[in-house]
Amino acid sequence: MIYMDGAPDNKKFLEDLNNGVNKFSDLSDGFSKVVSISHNDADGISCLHLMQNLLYKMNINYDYFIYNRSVSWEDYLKGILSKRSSNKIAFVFTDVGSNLMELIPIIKKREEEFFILDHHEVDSNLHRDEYPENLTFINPTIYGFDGLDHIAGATLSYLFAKKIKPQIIKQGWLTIIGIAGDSLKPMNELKSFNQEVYQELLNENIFEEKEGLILFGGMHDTVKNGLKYSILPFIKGLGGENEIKINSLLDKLQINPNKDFVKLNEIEIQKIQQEVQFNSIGRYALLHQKQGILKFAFEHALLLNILCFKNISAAVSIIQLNKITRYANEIYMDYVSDLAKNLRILSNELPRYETKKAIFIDVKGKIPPSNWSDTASFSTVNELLNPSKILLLGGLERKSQTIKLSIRCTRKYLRETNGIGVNKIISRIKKDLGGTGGGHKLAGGIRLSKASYKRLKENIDEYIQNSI
Ligand SMILES: [Mn+2]
Repeated sequence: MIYMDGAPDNKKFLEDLNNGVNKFSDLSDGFSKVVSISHNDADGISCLHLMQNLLYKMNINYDYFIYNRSVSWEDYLKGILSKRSSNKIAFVFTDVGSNLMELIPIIKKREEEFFILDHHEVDSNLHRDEYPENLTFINPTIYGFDGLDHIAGATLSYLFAKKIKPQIIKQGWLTIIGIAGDSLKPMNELKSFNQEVYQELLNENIFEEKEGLILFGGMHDTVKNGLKYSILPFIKGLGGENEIKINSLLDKLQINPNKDFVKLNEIEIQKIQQEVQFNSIGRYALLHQKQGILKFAFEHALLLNILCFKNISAAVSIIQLNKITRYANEIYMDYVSDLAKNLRILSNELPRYETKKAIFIDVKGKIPPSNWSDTASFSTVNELLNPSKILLLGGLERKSQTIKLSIRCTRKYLRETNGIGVNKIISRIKKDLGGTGGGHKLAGGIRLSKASYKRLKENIDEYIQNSI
């Protein structure tokens, strides 16, 4: 059942969670190995490490894989599932696995136990009774929780793991990274389970919290770089601009451009806010054990998101380090400077194809493919384009000769459509035009053939209209 309106059903979700925990614990003695499959983003990597910590504490052998949605589940699992089915092996999917239309037919044929802990919206309206016996599906969105606002993948994994091994609380900083990476919000704006878990971990002193001016993306840096590289909020007129422009403003305000951003005093913060007309005082999380950029939960999560595209093994390993490597630092700096520049370009000069309900932006050749997803996300989060329209940003991917699109809408859009967002539109498109993809209400992606893309452009308003 899907609860469109009203309060989420807390009790039912917790029942599912408890049943899942009990089943996993009961069966765990019989597992010779647990294979963990997680999503290729900061939240997914955080989930992966939470699960690995749990399995280590339970003395269970484990293996892991990362899923990036570039192939269907069938093709992906073909490479992972062994020829012979075995009930001694369990699979735990975290932050992925709600494509039940694809997964259930596969799981049905297998003897392994499958546990899916996901917060993405489910693409099937099969009743629970129709799930195969060897599938345990825990997903708070089916009880009306919002996968972005209320509960991150890492929050769900944490709740699950902590019920089995309470000591997992010490690894709660992983959850903070997952929350920061998925919520894209100052920490004082968290809700529901995200907020509860955040508060619990803060009370346990698992991380530190500070209040101040929020310039996510550049908070670990100097004042001038903070303003230049901030992507949340993106500051029009300063973001992605050249240093001379930023320095001359700071000179005028009599602020040392090379001062650490977090050392700005109240008067200096006021001066900046008045000058650039933005108000973003809020709370942010700092990780005790880490240094430099890795100390800042948001920037740490962003780094993981970047590395997931550039070098997945670096992403998996850096979350365990306390100090950033030179290699990763270079990648981060290149990335945020490009992203800030892309946001500047996107808000000013890119050609677009606009319909009543949608904006298509072909960014092929203008923005590198690894930046598409985040340019799309941050342009909608910052409302750089018409917030009442769906953004479809992307282009031809040379390797696959398919069109890869990042699809986004704003929270304002969701309020106008009573919560019918991107994932529903993607389901509607897939039904008619094929392709692979999925996502949340606010964000998702799809790959289409060139022919399908052409039809999509012609009929987009209809697809959006009928995406219920
Ligand atoms: Mn997630």
